[in-house]
Amino acid sequence: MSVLERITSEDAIALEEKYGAQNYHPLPVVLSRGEGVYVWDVEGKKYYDFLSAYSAVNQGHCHPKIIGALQQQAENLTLTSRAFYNDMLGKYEKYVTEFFGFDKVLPMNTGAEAVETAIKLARKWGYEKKGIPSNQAKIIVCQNNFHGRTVTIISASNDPVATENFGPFTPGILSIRYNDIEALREALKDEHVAAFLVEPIQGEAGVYTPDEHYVKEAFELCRSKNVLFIADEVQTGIARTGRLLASCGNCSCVDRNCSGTPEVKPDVLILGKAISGGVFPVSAVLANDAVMEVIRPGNHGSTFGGNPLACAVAMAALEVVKEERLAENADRLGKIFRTEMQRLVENSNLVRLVRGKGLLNAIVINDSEDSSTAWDICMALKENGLLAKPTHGNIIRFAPPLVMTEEQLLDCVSIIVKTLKQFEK
Ligand code: IF1
Repeated sequence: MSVLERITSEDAIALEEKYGAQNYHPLPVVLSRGEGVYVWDVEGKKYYDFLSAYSAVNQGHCHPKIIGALQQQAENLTLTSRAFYNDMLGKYEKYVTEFFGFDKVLPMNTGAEAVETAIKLARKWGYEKKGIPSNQAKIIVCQNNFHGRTVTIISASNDPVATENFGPFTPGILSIRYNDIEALREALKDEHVAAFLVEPIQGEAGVYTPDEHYVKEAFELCRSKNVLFIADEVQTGIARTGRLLASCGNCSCVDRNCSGTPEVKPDVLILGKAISGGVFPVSAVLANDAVMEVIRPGNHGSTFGGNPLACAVAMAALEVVKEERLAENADRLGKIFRTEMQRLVENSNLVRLVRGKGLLNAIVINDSEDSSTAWDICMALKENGLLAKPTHGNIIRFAPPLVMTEEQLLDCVSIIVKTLKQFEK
């Protein structure tokens, strides 16, 4: 079969079942085209994408500016490795560090690689700058976190499905309750703590938005104890939550009257997913010189990290965020979405609550965690032309591309309301 030959959904699924590791349980839809907020399946049915590839296509599918940058660079130079310089990396490093307000960037490819990089950076900083005794450095994480799938990262996880039979695990990782400042205060009494790694909103856990001042207070506590505050913004970053960064910081946010917390400036910022608009694997670890200078030649890297194609795509993707004011759009449409969903909560016995920030939202279905209701609702949404997927159990995440218009959003709201009515008891 030629790769360009058209294929039916049934055949495509059968091929994956026969030849692919079964490490996912996808919704039974086979996509073949994406444009903006829409995707089409192989039979030509059109859907609103309400997952955005887990917030990687914030700029919309196949954004012409990003695809153009990919095509143009691909015709010139795709990869040199870091054995040599190239004419794109320095330009990108300048662009991305100024974009987010940091001195330095360490370019990687996937979010997990960037998280691993941040952990290595924090440990090395702990030994060489904070004076933690050799091999005693500790990293604090939060329960119900999601930071990726490598062995060290799942060593920080309390999700049995992600950890069972993958041991032994990496030592030196302490887990505390999320959104619990006293738990962090207690953990920071340990002078061997190098860093606190946290998601400003816990995405996979079910879009858990912490108390309003949690991030700021956690940041200040870390500062007072000479502990690095590492913000994992792989999912919440790049305008998804209505600001350029959910942890905010003094980013070069276009919306100067942003109601964010500009005083929160992570010591280490982890980005991935939409930093490339979902067009190419790109991730980044940003920090100021006082932290990043512990990294010396030979300490860290990767074959594709900072490749010219990634640089071209990421610069175009970030330009789109600014030019199309995606943070402001996400903030405005997110408020409309939650208002409409709250109306549903008040008139429904099916939806327990809605929560989120910007266009990273979720509804909690009034059913047991192990019920299939959330899945069944997503299957019905699919039939009605909208793609979404449950996170854990009875929680459905709603995260459309940030280029959505108000008219499209309200159309999606009507699809969601109509579909949920089918499940009202
Ligand atoms: C899967 C979840 C979302 C992330 C945060 C690091 C990473 C992710 C906050 C690692 C990745 C992806 C991974 C993907 C599904 C998706 C996901 F359900 F797994 F948890 F979005 F919520 N930090 N999240 O969300 O980045 O290595 O994947 O590039 O593994 O199933 P990655």
